[in-house]
Amino acid sequence: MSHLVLPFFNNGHRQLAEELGVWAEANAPKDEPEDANAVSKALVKQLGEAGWLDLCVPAPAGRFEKLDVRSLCIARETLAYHSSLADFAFAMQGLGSGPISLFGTDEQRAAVLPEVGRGQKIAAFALSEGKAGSDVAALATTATLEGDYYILNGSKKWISNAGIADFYVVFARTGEEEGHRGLSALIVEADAPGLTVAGQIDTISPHPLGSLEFTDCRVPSSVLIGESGHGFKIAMATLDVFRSTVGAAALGMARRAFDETVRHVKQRKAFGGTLADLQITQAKLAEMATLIDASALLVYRAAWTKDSGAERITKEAAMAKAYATESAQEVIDMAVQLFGGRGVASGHIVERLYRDIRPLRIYEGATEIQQVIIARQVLKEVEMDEKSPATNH
Ligand code: COS
Repeated sequence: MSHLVLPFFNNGHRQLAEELGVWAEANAPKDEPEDANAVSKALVKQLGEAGWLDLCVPAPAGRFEKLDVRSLCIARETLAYHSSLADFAFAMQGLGSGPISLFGTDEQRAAVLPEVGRGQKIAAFALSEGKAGSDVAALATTATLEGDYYILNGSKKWISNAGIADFYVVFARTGEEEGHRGLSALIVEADAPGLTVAGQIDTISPHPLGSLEFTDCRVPSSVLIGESGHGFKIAMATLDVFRSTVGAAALGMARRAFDETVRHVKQRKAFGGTLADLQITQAKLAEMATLIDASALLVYRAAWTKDSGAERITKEAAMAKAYATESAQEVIDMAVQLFGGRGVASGHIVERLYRDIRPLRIYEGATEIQQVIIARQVLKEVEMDEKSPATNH
C-alpha cells in the first residue's frame, strides 16, 4: 500500500493498515462460505472483539471523535484485499449505524453505538424498495404518526443484513411534503411487532441480503432520527461518507487481483520465457497499476477532504466510488484474462474477485447515479462561479 506514504495520512493510519493487514491475513475467511449469513454474523463478532469496529462509530463508543473516513477506507481496503465478506461485515456496521452517528440524539447514540462498536449488535440500512432503488425520493413505505407511535407499512428490498440485523435504520414516508421532502429516518428493532424478513436474496457474491415487510409495525416516536421530513438528506449525507469507502473496498480487491497476477506472470512459462517478458503482458500490468493508483488518489482525496472538515464531499465521494469500482472491475477482468483457463475456474481467487467486485458498481448508488451527482455538482459550481462578483467584471 505505497500510497500510505502520501501526505493524506498520519502514522496512526499507517499503523492501522499494518495491524489490520496482519489480523485479516490470519482471521479473514480464505474460501467462499457455504452459509454467508452465519459467517457474516461470526465475522461481526470477531471484528468487534478484536477492536476494529470501533472505527465504525464515533466517540465515546468509537475510537475517534468523528468518523475518520480515511481509517474507514483503509480498513475496507485491507479487509477487501483478503475477503469481501469480512469487508462487508465491517462496512455494514458503519453504514447501518451511520445515520445515528451523524444525526442521532445523545440518547439514541448511547443506546445503540457502543454495542455496534463491539460487534454485539448488527446494524442495517433500509432504504431501497422494489420500485425505488436509484430514485430514493419515490420510496413508498409509510410511517404514520399516531399519538406517541409511528405505524409503518410497506416493504423494503435489497437490504444488506436483512435477517441477521438487530436493528434497521428505515427510511419511510412521513408525508410532510411530496417527494424527497416527505421522508424520515427511524430506528426499528428487528423484533418490532409487524416487521418480518420476507426472504433472502442469493447473489453472485453471497452475503446477507433480503427483503423486509412492515405490516402495521408500531414503534415509539422517540426512534425518529433528526427532524421529521429530513430523511432524504440524512440518507444522502450518510451515503456521502460511506460511498468513498465503497471505492476503498474496490481498491482492495483490485490490488489483490494485481498482486496475484504479478506473481503469476512472473512464473508462468510461455514462448520460451515468462508471461511477464511479453510486452503485451507488460502493457496490461501498466494499465492495471495506473488504474489502481488513480483510484487510490480519488478515494483518499475524498476521505481526506471530509476528515479535514468539509461539510459535504458529494462530488469527491461520487468520483471516488464510480472510478474505483469501475476501474477495479477492469483490473480484475485483466487479471482473469492473464490467468487464462485458471482464471475462470470456480474457486480461483480471481474468479471470486470477478464476482465479488460486480455488486460494488451498483450498491450505494450505481455508477450512472454517481455520474448524475458529479455532473450536477460541476454545473452548480460553474453557476456559482458565474454569479460570484470576482468573475463578473
Ligand atoms: N447531502 C445533503 N443534501 C443533499 C445531498 C447530499 N449529499 N444530495 C442531495 N441533497 C439535497 C439537495 O440539496 C436537495 O435539497 P433541497 O430540497 O433543499 O433542494 C434535495 O436533497 C434533493 O436533491 P436532488 O434534487 O438531487 O434529488 P433527486 O431526487 O434528484 O435524487 C439522487 C438524487 C439520484 C442523487 C439520489 O436519489 C441518489 O443518491 N440515488 C441513489 C440511491 C442509492 O445510493 N441507493 C442505494 C441504497 S444503499 S445500498
